Amino acid sequence: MSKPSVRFWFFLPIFALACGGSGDDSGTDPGGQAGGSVAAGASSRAGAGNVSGSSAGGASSAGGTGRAGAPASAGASSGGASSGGAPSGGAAGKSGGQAGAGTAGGGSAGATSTGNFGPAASCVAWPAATGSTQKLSKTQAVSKDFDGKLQRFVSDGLGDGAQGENQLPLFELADGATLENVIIGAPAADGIHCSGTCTLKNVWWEDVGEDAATQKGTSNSSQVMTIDCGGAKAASDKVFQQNGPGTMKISNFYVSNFGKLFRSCGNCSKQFAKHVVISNILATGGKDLAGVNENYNDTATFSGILVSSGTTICQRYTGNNTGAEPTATGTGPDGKVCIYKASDIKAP
Ligand code: ADA
Ligand code: CA
Ligand code: CA
Repeated sequence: MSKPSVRFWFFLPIFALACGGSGDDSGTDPGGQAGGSVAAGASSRAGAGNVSGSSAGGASSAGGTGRAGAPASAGASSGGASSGGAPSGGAAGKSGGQAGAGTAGGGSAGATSTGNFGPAASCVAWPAATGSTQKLSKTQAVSKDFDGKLQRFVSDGLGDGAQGENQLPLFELADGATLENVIIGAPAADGIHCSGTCTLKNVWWEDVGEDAATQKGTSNSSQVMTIDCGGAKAASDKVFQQNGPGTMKISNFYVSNFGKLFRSCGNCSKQFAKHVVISNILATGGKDLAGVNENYNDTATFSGILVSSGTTICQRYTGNNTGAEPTATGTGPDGKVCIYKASDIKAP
């Protein structure tokens, strides 16, 4: 989206509505315990909540939690310096639910942390962009490797980054390609498309467009799209979309203010069993982590999840190939489609 500020105010009521409409999003937040978690996190402040980050022992989550949802402005990517202010939109948008968010975890999160939650400390959140913004008026094809050197890339005519379908991607990765060290700014159009096995490493979306990245894939059910180290903010709806068969792996990822972190296409004309493995992420101000179609034997597996309260971990649907809006069927671990244990999930 092109105007974050306008967009934020615009989506506020919609977001609130969406959350209100879903039973799973009901805020069970106790609220009001914010103080409890503040203590631990040197870097935590405001918004989504008082990331406690007191995972003393854990290299992997110590940094991760501390840097939670650092705002774009926090260009400082050095250690805990990037004041983990929750992205304004997300936190505020969820108002009720989110207000108490930090809290849910508050005391207990810190107390039970073992260090395997949230992004690895080596994945430093929200790197500052280098050089000048690169305006892409044509999709950049990536046949093998593309290193963006942490420059910021935006759409220049590929799409406005709003919710209209059929926008063009900024990058299109061939089967076997890797994209790394890229910051995608607004407008982000249709983000990144991948046509098979591909890897996105150290890729950051400052303001997600129609969606952030899509596995279009082939009919090869063994293809894997890997997203490792990165982050995405302000996704009106989806962040990662999988349309082809195979597996998407999302790890060491910071996501804030979003609809769904992952969605297995619910109504594509060709449907497949799709699989997602989500590990070591920090998610604040979201509606759902994963949306999967149980009638097509999708699976979603979670571990090391730090997520603020009010977010549904796994939403099941009956998908279709007619283009109709899929029906939601259930949520929560079922050992078959939605695979996780309570101990895989923790409040930040
Ligand atoms: C929606 C839409 C799909 C597809 C997808 C995408 O899920 O219903 O048909 O366009 O978005 O790839 O963005
Ligand atoms: Ca879409
Ligand atoms: Ca799309």
